[in-house]
Amino acid sequence: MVDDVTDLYTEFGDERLPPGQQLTDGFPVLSKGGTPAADPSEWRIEVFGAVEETLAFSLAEFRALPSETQRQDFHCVTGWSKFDCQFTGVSFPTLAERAGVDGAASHVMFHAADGYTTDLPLADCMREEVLLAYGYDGESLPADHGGPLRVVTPHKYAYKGAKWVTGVEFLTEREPGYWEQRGYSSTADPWNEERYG
Ligand SMILES: Nc1nc2c(c(=O)[nH]1)N[C@H]1C(S)=C(S)[C@@H](COP(=O)(O)O)O[C@H]1N2
Ligand SMILES: [Mo]
Repeated sequence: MVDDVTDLYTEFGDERLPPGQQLTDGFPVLSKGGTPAADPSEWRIEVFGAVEETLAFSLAEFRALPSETQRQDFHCVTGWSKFDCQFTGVSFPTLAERAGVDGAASHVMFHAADGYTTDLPLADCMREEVLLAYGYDGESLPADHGGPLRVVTPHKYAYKGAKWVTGVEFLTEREPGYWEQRGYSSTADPWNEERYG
């Protein structure tokens, strides 16, 4: 069953396409560097920091967690949007519940295999549509798009969704990620055009 979450924009704005964005048919690849070499059989993801229990999963273990498939939109801060992406994965709240989030946790830092990081307030992560996705359109997520595992954040500009994610760190105060250190927005709401600052 595919859960259509493309109407989440009604929470943030009047139009499905956020201001200043252009629709694209294809699915551009946008990475700060190349696609890191990744052997799916060696993949590990860790959940750590301000949690009751540190967790580590192989890809097979991660795929055994309760999963969902959602139809979502995708908004890149450089100005393109793609509608109706179909991602399969584990929702952030499902993962957070397994680890048991410390009451003092306020932010999350995602860590990726290419050295990329990105931060979000915890409340912005505790949403069903924040998926740690291993499937795209019914297939394994392609490596260029972050396979074997990436985060998607349809309510935020897409730089909040770390490709090749290897770590989910719960923080008790904010630390800026890769693009956030370089002037991009901490909160990144596309309908409010929070691109910088
Ligand atoms: N690990 C990692 N994740 C990343 C990036 C990156 O360079 N490295 N780029 C971000 C940006 S700016 C965007 S728009 C999306 C692009 O995802 P795509 O290449 O699947 O379109 O990934 C985000 N996640
Ligand atoms: Mo982006």
